[in-house]
Formats: sequence, structure tokens, C-alpha cells
Amino acid sequence: MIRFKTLGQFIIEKQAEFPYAKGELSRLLRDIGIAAKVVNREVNKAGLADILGDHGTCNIQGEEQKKLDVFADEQFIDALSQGGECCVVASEEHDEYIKIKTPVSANAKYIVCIDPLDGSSNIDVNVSVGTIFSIYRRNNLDNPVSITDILQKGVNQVAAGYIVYGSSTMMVYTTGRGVNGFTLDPTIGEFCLSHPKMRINEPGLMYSINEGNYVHFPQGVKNYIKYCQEEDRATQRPYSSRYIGSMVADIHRNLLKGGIFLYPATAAYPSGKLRLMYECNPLAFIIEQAGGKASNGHVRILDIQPQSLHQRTPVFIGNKAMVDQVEKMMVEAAIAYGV
Ligand code: AHM
Ligand code: MG
Repeated sequence: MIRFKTLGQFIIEKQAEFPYAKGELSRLLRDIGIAAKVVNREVNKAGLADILGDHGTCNIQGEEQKKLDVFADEQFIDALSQGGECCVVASEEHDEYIKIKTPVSANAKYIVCIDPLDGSSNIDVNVSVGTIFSIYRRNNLDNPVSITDILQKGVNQVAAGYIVYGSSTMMVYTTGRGVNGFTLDPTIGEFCLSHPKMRINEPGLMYSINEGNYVHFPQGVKNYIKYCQEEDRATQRPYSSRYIGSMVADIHRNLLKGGIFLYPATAAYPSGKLRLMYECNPLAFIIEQAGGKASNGHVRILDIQPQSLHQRTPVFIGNKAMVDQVEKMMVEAAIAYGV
């Protein structure tokens, strides 16, 4: 007897809970899952590039080898174009948003924002990378799609998810009714439900930040790092420090183990490094759905009105109590130092 549930089965099962659903969102999620499997296959071969032919050179079929982030971008855009449910893709890899022009997509109602391969500099050193996606509904199907359809607040997301290509490959997503995680079983080529109804582990006892940038952090963040390092039995401090440098992997670990991920404003990135539309919003939606919180230090990430496609934001995301604490210390520092 088969005891596992595949991503495809799970999506169909969930669709049945919405009697008027036409199955478009289900197909969109399924298409993303298929593209993820193709990307996973290439990510797993990454270390072989040197012996099979390096990027920029020709492979055995005489095709030019592509950088993995470009390859991933093409895979997701292809999958979303062929499915017919998506009218626009906004990707980290493109300055402008892409209108899908296939005949099946003419009246499609969904918009996808995606970071096809986040943390791609970690590929060369065999460290986990990820894909992050966010799905919105078009404002009005009667009007041609425009930038205002895309620049929606995160709170309007219909679904969001990530794929982490790690020691195993997982897809985690939410449609606003909790968070579920699926692990790719390479022997059958299917994502199988492995982490139903995910909740962020409590209490959070880990903090993740690139501490090398310490001198450039706002005073409130400096104070919070010191707070994490202080000894206090009641709150089980000092906390452990863990930083992978791939946002998806850091957030995934913090979701399972409990913790906060911080990327504040720095000298190099005065508005923060990470992108609102396809990095922070989808992960904020997932973490909130798992019982956590996401803030820019002052405002809920999902309530920020985006002004541009590639807008950056500071981000503090993880267990609610931890995010509350850093927000409090940001306010206190602002009062004390005027920063
Ligand atoms: P990328 O989109 O260029 O891959 O950059 C995003 C990545 C995140 O995954 C990660 O959290 C962050 O950059 C790490 O930045 P840093 O090296 O400054 O710590
Ligand atoms: Mg990225």
C-alpha cells in the first residue's frame, strides 16, 4: 500500500475544499513543482561542471553551458508560460516584468514574482540554495495588465513558497491556510508530504545575521545582537548564532528549529539588501502562516506598499517574540540616539 502523499495529490485534495475553484492556482503550483525538479537536477550536477565542461563553454551536445541562475530563470518562466494560468512573471533576473504572450495565457489571472535561484554564489561551494516565489491575482481582468497589478502589498498574496536545494530538496508553500512542506524523493521523482501543518519552533533560540557588517548596523540592531549574546537563564540566552548566507536555507532552518533572521540596512545597502517582492514578501507570508512575524524594524513587511519591482527592504523575520524584541530595541535606540 502506498503510504505517502505527493504534492500533486495534496494540491488536488486542497482544491476540493474550495467548491468554486477552477483549478488554475493548483495548476500553477504544480507547474512550479515541475520546474523545481528540473532545476534540482541541474543544481545536483553543479560540481561536475569542471569535468563536463565549464559555464560559458559548450556541452556535449554543442550547446552553451548556462549559469545556473540563468538556467533556473528560464525553467520557471517556461513552465509558467506553458501552463496558461500566469500572465506576468517578475523575476530577479530581469529588470522589467515579462508579459507571457502564449495564446493560453491571454486571460490568465495570476502574477508570479520569483527569485529563481537565491544565494547562487553558494553553488560553487556546495552550500544550499533556493527558489522563492510569490503569487498574486490581477486587480481587474477587464483591463490590460499593468505595473499596478504587480506592485501589490504582500498581504494580497494568494500563495507563496520556496524550494530549498539542500541535503534533500524540499518545497514549502502556503495558500494562506497554514504551511506544508514536501520532500523530493529522488527514487520516484515526486515531492512527498513530509512536513504537514508547519509551525515555527518555539521558543526561538537562534539568531542569523552577517555579523561581519556589525560596524555598519543601526544602533538598535547592534543592541539586539548584544542582547542575544548576554547570559540570562530565564530567556535561555545566550542564543546560538547560525548564518548560511542563503536566505531560504537560513529561514528554513529557523522555521524548523526556531530563530530570527536579520538583514538590516548597512553602509553597502542603505535600504537593506534583500528584495521586497520576491524575497521578503513570500518568506514573510510563510513565516506568518507558521505563527511567526516579519518586519522591516518598524512596519510589517506584508503591509509595505511596493514602489518598484526590485525594491529592497531591511528584514527581521522569525519567532514573534524575537521580532518584537528587535523592534522594541530599534524604537529605544531611535529615541536615545535619534537613529
Ligand atoms: P542574491 O539574490 O544575490 O543571491 O543575494 C541574496 C542572498 C540571500 O540569500 C542571503 O541571505 C544574502 O544574500 C546574503 O548576503 P551577505 O552575503 O551580504 O550576507
Ligand atoms: Mg536573491
